[in-house]
Amino acid sequence: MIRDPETLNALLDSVRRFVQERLVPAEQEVADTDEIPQDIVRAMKNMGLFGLTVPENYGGLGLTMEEESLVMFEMGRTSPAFRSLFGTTVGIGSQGILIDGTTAQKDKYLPLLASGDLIASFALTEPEAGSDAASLRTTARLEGDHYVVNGTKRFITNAPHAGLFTLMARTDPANKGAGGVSAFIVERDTPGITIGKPDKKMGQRGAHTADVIFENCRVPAANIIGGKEGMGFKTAMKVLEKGRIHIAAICVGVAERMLADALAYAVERKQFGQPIAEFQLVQAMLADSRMEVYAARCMVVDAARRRDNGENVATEASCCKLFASEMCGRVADRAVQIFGGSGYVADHGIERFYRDVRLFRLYEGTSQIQQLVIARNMIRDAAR
Ligand code: COS
Repeated sequence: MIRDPETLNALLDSVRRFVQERLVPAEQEVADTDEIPQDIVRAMKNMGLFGLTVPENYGGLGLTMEEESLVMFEMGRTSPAFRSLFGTTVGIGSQGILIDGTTAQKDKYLPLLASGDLIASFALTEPEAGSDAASLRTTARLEGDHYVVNGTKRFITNAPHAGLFTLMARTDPANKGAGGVSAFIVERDTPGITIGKPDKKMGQRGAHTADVIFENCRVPAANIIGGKEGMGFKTAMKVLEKGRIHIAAICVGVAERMLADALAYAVERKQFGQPIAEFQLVQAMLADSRMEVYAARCMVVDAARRRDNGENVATEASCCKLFASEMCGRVADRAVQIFGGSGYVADHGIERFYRDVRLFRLYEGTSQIQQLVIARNMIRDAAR
């Protein structure tokens, strides 16, 4: 749903210019230093990027899913690490509060998230609980008016920068499944939280993940999201469902960028006396990529519109994430192929994208989990 095309187009224009003028020129520096320069972080805050999805009455831009997707198409046209810095705050880190939080929780935290003063992370994955998220072992035991949290969360994006965690922990030890899990808002400076060393990753330098260790960490009972035990897994699933459309949109943007770079190279690079773009086998790679990017873009817009219309999009969100992330991997592979030997060396940045986009098929649910969600929903629908 697009509410006001004029305002949205102004936002898209400014994001497009920001990406081209500020972010693209800084890509190599971020890859070399593993840090996003502070002036870029400040500019992101000033542009309101941390508050894209937070409602306007809490100081954000309150974008609809369709509007958010269009912004992510633009943001995708540079290193994914830039998106990652504010992506957990506008996405999985804050959406639990937004979707299921109480009024008091929204009033307290959303304005701080919207301004970028508080970075939010989503703490679900554990050393022993990845795809099987419902088997998580972190415990939250009620003691008076606090929950005492113990456990370790793994691969938590933005953990080193987070001021707030949306934490999933087991409040009912007798219930080993999804129903025993509750979601909490945990402030970083609560005693008993240790952040591990940042992980050494294959790509996305500048985006940081780490373990988060909770040892007898006392979280106020008032911080249980929605004020009710046992709802945390469902909150996490709702958050991930939206996150999957967001990630799919980013995949489209990055694929468009890689394809634009590959096309520019193919038009300019000469072999056998002519630009390699004139060769039909290269054209096939360009055309297949164009077709797939277009298909993914249409899927994302359709799923986003349906979500904005209040439809249940669990299946469509997984279809988008599955297709767009796999498509992005294929486009990255073809882009390296078109660049040839130059695609394998670091000079053109295409090998960096190749490594960066590998993550899309893993986080917020692997491709195999998306297949499982889609098929299960089909079977359930058929049984109705
Ligand atoms: N919206 C609302 N509720 C949902 C939902 C959604 N999208 N998806 C599931 N639920 C509900 C179910 O309806 C069910 O509720 P009831 O018990 O009342 O029926 C409950 O949540 C449990 O769902 P389910 O039985 O499907 O859970 P499973 O443990 O079988 O597994 C999968 C579900 C595998 C799909 C889930 O664990 C998953 O998505 N895993 C991947 C986790 C992930 O993405 N990790 C990335 C971490 S963040 S980078």
